Parts: sequence; structure tokens; C-alpha cells
Amino acid sequence: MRNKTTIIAACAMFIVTIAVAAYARDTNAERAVQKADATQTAKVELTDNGFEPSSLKLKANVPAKVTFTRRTDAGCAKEVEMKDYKIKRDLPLNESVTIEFTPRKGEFTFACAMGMLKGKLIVE
Ligand SMILES: [Cu+2]
Repeated sequence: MRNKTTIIAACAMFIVTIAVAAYARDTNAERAVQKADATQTAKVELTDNGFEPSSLKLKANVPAKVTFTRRTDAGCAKEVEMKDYKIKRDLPLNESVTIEFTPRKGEFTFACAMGMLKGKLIVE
């Protein structure tokens, strides 16, 4: 009688251990997916002072959404260009324009079409 109880208890413990291990593995897998889906975001405004902020820090190899909004009609900058990524977008006044790209490691420039107003992209 005593032995039977011990065996049943041992079996129960074994099943619980397997269930916990399986649950932990699922949780880790879920976390990995979330990490892969993660997007980094940043906002830049174009004002009378130029690009604000004038430098952005992004993580390499993580998809990024950078939203530019032009808040001034003064000056020449009606668009933003990131030559290194072959990206060029019009910036209608007071309209948010989101640029999606995956940054590579390094330092890059975003600028108006004539390159008078500049901002720096620092990717680490
Ligand atoms: Cu310009």
C-alpha cells in the first residue's frame, strides 16, 4: 500500500515536471517571436531651427518607423532624403510622414533635398 502511494506520487511529480518544462519552453518561444516583431520608433519635426532632434539613435537590424512632420513653411526643406537608404519623401506641411526601414550599423545623414538642413542617424 505504501509503495503504491509512493509510485503514484513519483508519477505525479514526473508529469508536473514535464508540464512545467513544456510551459517554460512555450513562453520562451513566444518571447522570441515578440522580439523579432519589435519595431523601434522615433519622431522628428522640421521647424525653423531645422530637424528636431537633429540626431537619432537607432538599433541596428531592428525595423524602424521614423515619423517626420514639417511644422514650418519657411526655408527650403519640403522633403527629407536619406541617400544611404535611397529614401526620399515629400513632407507636406503639418502632415506626418512615416519612413519604414531597417537601419544598418553606422552613421548616416538625413537632410533636405539640397542638403542644407541636416540630421544625423546613429545606428548601434
Ligand atoms: Cu534645403
